[in-house]
Amino acid sequence: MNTQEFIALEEQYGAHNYHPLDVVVSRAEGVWVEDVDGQKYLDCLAAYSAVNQGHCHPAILKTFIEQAGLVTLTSRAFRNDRLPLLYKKLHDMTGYEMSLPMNSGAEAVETAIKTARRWAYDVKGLPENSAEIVVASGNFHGRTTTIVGFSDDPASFKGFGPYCTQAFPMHRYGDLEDLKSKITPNTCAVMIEPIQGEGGVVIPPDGYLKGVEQICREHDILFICDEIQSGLGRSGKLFAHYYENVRPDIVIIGKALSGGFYPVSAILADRDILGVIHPGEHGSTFGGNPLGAAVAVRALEVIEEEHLIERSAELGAYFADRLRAIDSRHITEVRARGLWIGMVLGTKARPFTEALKEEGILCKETHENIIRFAPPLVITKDVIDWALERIEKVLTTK
Ligand code: IF1
Repeated sequence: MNTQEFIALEEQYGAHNYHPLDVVVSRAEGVWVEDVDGQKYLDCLAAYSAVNQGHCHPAILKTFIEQAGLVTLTSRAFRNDRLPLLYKKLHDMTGYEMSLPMNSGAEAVETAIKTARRWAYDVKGLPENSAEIVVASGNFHGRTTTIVGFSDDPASFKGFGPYCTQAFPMHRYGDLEDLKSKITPNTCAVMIEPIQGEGGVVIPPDGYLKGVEQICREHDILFICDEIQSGLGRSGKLFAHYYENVRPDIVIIGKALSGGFYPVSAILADRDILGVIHPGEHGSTFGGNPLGAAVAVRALEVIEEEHLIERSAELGAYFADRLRAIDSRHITEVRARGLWIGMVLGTKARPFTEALKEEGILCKETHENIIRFAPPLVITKDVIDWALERIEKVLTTK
């Protein structure tokens, strides 16, 4: 079957919940993907940062295959010999005393919400069913009904109500005064992304994260950081909140935690917080299964062994500087932290992402006028130079 035939099948029988570029990927390796017609492309999206380690990373693949031949799923009704090693690895890498594994990012966000609420009632002493979690404008935390209920993007929330908005007051992202005005005696947590991905790599003003932390300490409320997309090296540090030397009470991770092999997510926190969850109160059939745990340990090791965080910082700075030097009437701003770059255009981005596809570069527009470049962190300078030539061509000839 060729590209057009696959697209026709998908359009006829699949729900249309995405608007993908018309490229049908059938294999991938490192930073490259290949379509069913044998065309090769540079992947500048990295599966929304789930393949920071590169596609089909050989070391993670080896672990994946070996573990799949031993035991993949036991259910948490029994213990397995892989999950304890993931707990230990997460502790060693991040310093948090405990973690709780789930599968998708949205589930981990739900887990953080449940943990914060339980902490509010059991530790902080709020009246049952009163806890509020302050969120940010422009947030993206996933697609479950609770989560879309506190999104301000109509594409995410419209038509999926009723919502529980009084439980999730919203402040203007980056505005500490506005955040203070949203804190009430019932507030139990503030939940933010340290950099907003869906918002188009929106970096908050300097001092914002520090200010959020301070406000949380002053009011005895939890600081929750969603690092699902920003974490594990994407921003040029292990976590994007390291840029302001803060220590959130709960960190949410996913995506690159498994190098793209398998959905694995988790929340990290210390014992005084995660200890509020007792047997039978939360869980998931697949959460913490041996296959996911083994893959996650190996995926984290690869980040360290291949110095992907340092690569992200160095190559990201280089990539962004070179993009800023492009003399194009369309570019209004280039925002970057590590290999996570948002190029803001003064016009619609889709025609440019379509043109980049023709040049062999796959990337995705966000918010109509922003192009995101977020390649796997294993990309090399030579490949970045190859991409820059083509990006410059597309942005200066159209
Ligand atoms: C879609 C964006 C990326 C996330 C943060 C939680 C989740 C995500 C900060 C939920 C997920 C995704 C999912 C994908 C598009 C996407 C995305 F454009 F919306 F922002 F990555 F760039 N917190 N992000 O970014 O994780 O449940 O999906 O595992 O839903 O269309 P999930």
